[in-house]
Amino acid sequence: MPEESIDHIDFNDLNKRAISQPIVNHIYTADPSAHVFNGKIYIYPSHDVDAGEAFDDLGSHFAMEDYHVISMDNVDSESIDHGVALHVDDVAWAEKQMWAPDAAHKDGKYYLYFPAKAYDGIFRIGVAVGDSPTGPFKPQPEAIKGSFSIDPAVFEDDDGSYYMYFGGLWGGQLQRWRNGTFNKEELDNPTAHIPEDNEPALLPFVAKMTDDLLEFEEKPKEIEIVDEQGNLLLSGDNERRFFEAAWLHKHNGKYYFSYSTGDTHFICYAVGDSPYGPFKYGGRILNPVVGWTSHHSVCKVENQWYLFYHDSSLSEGVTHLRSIKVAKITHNKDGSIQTLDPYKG
Ligand code: FUB
Repeated sequence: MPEESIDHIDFNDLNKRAISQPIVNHIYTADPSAHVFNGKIYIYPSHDVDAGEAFDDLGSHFAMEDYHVISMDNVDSESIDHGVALHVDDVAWAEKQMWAPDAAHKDGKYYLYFPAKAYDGIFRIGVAVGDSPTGPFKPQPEAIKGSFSIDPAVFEDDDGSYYMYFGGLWGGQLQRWRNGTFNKEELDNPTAHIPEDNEPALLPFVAKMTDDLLEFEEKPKEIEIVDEQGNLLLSGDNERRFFEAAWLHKHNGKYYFSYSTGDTHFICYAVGDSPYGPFKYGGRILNPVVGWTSHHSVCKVENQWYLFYHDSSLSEGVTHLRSIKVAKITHNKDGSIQTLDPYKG
């Protein structure tokens, strides 16, 4: 929900109408990546703090420093905060801005994937490894080779292959990589290098992971998101084009790529037959929440699909102080997903 409308919100009323309440309220959390590992829910969120940074369209006010892992026995049970699982000070290559993370599990090891700004001001994606889903996680000394931009999401396919999806516009810097190297021109301008409205929109990336889950096995490839006619969505199609918050889930043999539209605040999805796409635009999963950002994951818990998402209702609209939430979602028989309105409950 755009910031300018926050002044008019009655938060008591909004919280009554909300379809769910914050999963934790002793800290601010966002960007929840949820997984079921060994029969239990583990959520890997960003840990929001107010570091006093000025608001800007590069997201400088999202100045997070560490990650906490949250666990739950089921979506209605008490949530447990397992404390600091990784701190930026322990990551040799990272300077600041520990943004939306994700995690994966393989052969008894747990992998925390995270974007952070390196000392040269460029976002990279790192990985840290632990013996427990709740950490602590030991970071690799370098970022993943060939990684760039933000919002990693790691999907395990039925054949045991793992893929990382990533990318984010504006502060997430995806638009600076259009020619394969980081474009330093107009560094303070979040919309520099974005294609014209009538050009194809910027696309997120996918890369298969190596067997040890520490590196990319291949050069990241762009993921095509197309309309009903098979044409790439256009850059000016702000209500449907990809902005950030990539996620992949598989339902009835189809691959669902979901993402945030950023400046129009929707969580949308597109459907394909391969983890590499192309993905055909399918519709909206979540209408705008309070706060500028919207970021989610889709996770099956005991045969029911859930949307883990966030909003800024607990902080009464402070866009960088968010809270993670969860709500049921429904896939229709034709494969479409029913749209949730976060405040109609
Ligand atoms: O939490 C920081 C950034 O805000 C994330 O990386 C984006 O997806 C947005 O939620």
